[in-house]
Amino acid sequence: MSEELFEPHNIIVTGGCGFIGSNFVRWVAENHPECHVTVLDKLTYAGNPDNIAGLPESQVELVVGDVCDAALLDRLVPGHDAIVHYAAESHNDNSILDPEPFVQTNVVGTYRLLQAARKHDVRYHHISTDEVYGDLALDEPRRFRPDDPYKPSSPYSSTKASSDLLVRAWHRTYGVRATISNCSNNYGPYQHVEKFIPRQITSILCGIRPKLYGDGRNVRDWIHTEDHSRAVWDILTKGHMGETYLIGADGEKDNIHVLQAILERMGQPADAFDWVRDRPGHDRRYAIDPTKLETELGWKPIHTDFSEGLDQTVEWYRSHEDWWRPAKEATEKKYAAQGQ
Ligand code: NAD
Ligand code: TDX
Repeated sequence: MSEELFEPHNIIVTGGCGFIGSNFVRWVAENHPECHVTVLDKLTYAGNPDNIAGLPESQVELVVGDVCDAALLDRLVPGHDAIVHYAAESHNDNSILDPEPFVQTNVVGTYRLLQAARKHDVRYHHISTDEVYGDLALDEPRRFRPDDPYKPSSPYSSTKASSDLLVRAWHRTYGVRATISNCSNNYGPYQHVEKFIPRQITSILCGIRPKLYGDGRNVRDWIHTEDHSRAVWDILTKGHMGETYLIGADGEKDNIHVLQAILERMGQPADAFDWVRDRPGHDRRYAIDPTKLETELGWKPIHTDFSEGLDQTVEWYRSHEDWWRPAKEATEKKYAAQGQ
């Protein structure tokens, strides 16, 4: 399985104006100034060019466009040495309301990128989620491992699982130089206010009571987005072709614990939230076994103190109201219409 180190000089990052993609672009700009980044982003409701504002123009270029646009990919991909594919419709609740854009962007978009990678012989790294493996029981000692069977629950996770399978097939059949990573729940700056942690922080800042689904005992395995970026770079440069790597940082916590940690930090009583109806098909627990990534590629998380990471995240939302305020009202209106 020995492969040469890959040294990227000119990469395309799809979805680089979203939460995790923009954190990766800023991390590359800071840590690998020798690598040029072309961000390809459609700027949906979740994409914001401000997320990559201020980066050197000589290093980071934004192309506004759709990953489903084959003609655009045909013009854009030649001359680049890798595609790192973050772009997706990413929110489970939205996928339950309207799955159509999920099938389009997540499945068809991945297909188009794989065809472009194949045609122009470009290295391809696929960003995916632990949700493709379904969920675990609260008391199960097992954690997800790369070869576990796929068992997605939601329209979102089923489209991500579909896209992963396309990548595996394009590697095996056409020899596309591809890798896949499946990461657990990210937190950190620039996350859209529809997601759990930013929703609760910004609600408290607006005087709205946070909302907890179901019984609040669902477990998510939290990782700081910078650790995700470092892992993706390691896989892109040192990963073995055709392999799947799971990214996680031993961050299992149940939702009520995370919400109460936020309430406490923000000077609120522990019961200052509302119970709301559960998400249909709500996955109970995710947990990643990152052994392969740690032993094969030497990756280790550096943000191992969740409490400190949460402090920094609360502080980031406190001091970036201009960034999140424009999306807050419409997001809460949509949730209210769903009884959430
Ligand atoms: P996000 O919703 O914050 O950002 C998605 C970005 O993709 C936006 O900038 C959006 O404009 C862009 N985009 C959407 N459709 C597009 C299209 N058709 N063409 C071009 N650009 C398009 O998402 P995120 O939370 O940053 O997630 C990024 C990736 O990481 C996704 O693939 C997601 O499945 C995966 N992931 C997310 C998490 C998490 O905790 N958020 C965990 C594991 C994996
Ligand atoms: O208001 C809320 N109250 C609540 O209890 C919201 C928005 C969520 N929740 C619960 C649902 C989940 O158990 O919090 C947990 C986290 O919810 P989300 O932030 O919607 O994340 P999740 O559904 O776990 O999916 C996330 O992690 C995996 C990302 O959105 C996906 O893109 C990624 O693949």
